[in-house]
Amino acid sequence: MSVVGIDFGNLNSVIAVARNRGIDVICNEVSNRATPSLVSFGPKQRFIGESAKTQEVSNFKNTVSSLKRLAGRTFQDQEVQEIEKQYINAELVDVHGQVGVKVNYLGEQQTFSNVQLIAMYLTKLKETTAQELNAPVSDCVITVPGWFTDIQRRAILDASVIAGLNCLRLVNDLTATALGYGITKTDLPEDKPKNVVFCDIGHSSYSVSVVSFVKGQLTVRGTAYDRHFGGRNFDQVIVERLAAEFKEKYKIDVFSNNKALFRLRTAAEKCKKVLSANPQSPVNIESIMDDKDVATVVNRTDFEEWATETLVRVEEPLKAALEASGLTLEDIDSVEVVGGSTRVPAIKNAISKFFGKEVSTTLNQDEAVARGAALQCAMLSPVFKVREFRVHDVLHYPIKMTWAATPEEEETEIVVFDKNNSIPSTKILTFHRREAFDLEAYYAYPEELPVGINPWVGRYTIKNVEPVNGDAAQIKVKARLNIHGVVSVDAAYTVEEKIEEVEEKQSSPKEGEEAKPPVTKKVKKLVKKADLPVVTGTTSLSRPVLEEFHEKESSMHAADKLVHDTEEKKNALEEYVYEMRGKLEGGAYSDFIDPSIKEKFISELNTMEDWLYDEGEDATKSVYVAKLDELKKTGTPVAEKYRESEERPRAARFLTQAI
Ligand code: ATP
Ligand code: K
Ligand code: MG
Repeated sequence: MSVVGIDFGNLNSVIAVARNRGIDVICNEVSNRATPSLVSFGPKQRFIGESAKTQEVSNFKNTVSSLKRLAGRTFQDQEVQEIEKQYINAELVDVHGQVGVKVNYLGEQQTFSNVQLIAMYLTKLKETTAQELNAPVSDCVITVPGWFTDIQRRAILDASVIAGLNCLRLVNDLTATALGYGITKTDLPEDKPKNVVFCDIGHSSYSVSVVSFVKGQLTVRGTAYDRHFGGRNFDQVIVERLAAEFKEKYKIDVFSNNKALFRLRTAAEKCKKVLSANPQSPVNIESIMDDKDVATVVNRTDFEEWATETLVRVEEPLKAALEASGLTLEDIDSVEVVGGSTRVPAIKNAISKFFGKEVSTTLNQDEAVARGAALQCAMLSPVFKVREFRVHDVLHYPIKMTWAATPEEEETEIVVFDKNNSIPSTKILTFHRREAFDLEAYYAYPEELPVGINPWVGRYTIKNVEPVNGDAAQIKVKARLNIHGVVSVDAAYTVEEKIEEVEEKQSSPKEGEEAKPPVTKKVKKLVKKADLPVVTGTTSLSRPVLEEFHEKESSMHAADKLVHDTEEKKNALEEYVYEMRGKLEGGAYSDFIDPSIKEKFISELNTMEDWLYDEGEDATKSVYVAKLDELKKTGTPVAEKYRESEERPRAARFLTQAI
């Protein structure tokens, strides 16, 4: 059984696994330690991760990025329309009330929801991991931003089910990071906690978490976020400036041409990265549009000036997280930064300035989140024994339960899980009812949520409720904020009062005293009477839909694999033709084949080459395999004869030496 942590990033994702030696980050098929978070659709197959990146420009409209930003969103969502859309090249559409894409796949227009797209991507990550480990993969921990709401978390969980993954926990990314930090520290204090601020600035989002560590445990004290702050905002600053410059200089409007805009965005990102380590960076884009090449140079000082308004936003989440934690600047022992964008010197300086101390990079900026997730997976999996380390994470948005008023109860709602409530946790609610009733969970303050996110979380119908001797039954409902940060109602039951006789505690007899006879007293006790069925409605996909999507994903995956294998067999045939012909025509094999057969074989090889470029261009896997086998009937004996003749002298040498 494998133990896997996935940092599902908006730009790229990192996979870490627990092995006996420790935590390792996995390399993908082109030996990269991070995999682009992209899904691309072609006429014959899908391309996911690296292969999607390779054709992002050529297969522009059919390549989908920003998968993470789309999780759990609707098409009408204001943030999707006003923000995400401008970063996504594929056409966004409504797919059964969810945002999805319309793409050209297998020669026809097809639509896929965000959950399906994320599932495709997770399937790819699963395959990469399985290939590296040489073992099937199922158990995993996936990271999400702490600001992800119930519906977004459920979207990721659904996607993992469709991908055939068993997600043991959705963990907040900075909590995973803090875990990775804390568990390796051997010098954590016993009592007075060590307070560390973690900042993650990635591609699209910015998270801050204030965490207290004592020996063997961490407690998240306060969190804050800027959900729309990351590297892409800084790319955008450069894009806007350069677009204006090019308009003036070259008379082109990059914003009128999506492909040109995309290429400028790519160049801007590269320029930004160069500026992290150099005072200036050239920008050259050949034939960006209207057959025009553009060229300029950006200075770091220019970039920082252009980005002034964006840079001021670094401070707010730091302030808010510190405030939420109840700590002061003096209480903070160190500040750890992760995420690609904390490499921008001006960002790092702004963080450092706020805290009045140098920021530390104890952790690997790109891999800390995934490593922490793998550790969390190891802790939850039976496969590994991990040093005891307790993680107290907290909820970001308060959640309430509501119900219809009854004559007995005026109250119709209560905040069940407040801000900074522990994750996971259970709350027991008490009701007096004569008949079945509904509870509904909502986010208590919709205005705090990401714009466009429905505050509704779930409906729970408590059934089989009946009066007891004409009175309302007393009912306990077990509400849970589960390990994923998702709300559920796990159980409901009726209780009744029972009078019980209990022995009263007495002081034990002194020496020489006789033991007193036991005294009993009657006490009222609430005991569980009967379980009540709970019917739950949430934003998760239903079982049958999940199964249908899983089957669909499996068959698309199998089809991709077939295309890939077919391509491999075709290449093998092609290579064989070239290699054999080369060796026959004056090469190594020419003396080991009867001249009459040789001519015939070469012409057979030539025919095969013609076929490959003609009707054999697009044959099936079994045809390529059969053709190669056919050639080998003649070719293998020749190769064998050659090998024998090569080995004979070597063997002879060995024999004479041995005697
Ligand atoms: P998110 O956390 O928002 O989901 P992510 O995890 O994919 O996204 P990261 O991999 O942490 O994001 O960071 C990617 C961002 O970091 C990109 O915007 C990239 O341009 C930026 N980045 C990477 N290296 C550098 C660098 N040397 N200088 C400046 N920015 C960089
Ligand atoms: K990442
Ligand atoms: Mg990230």
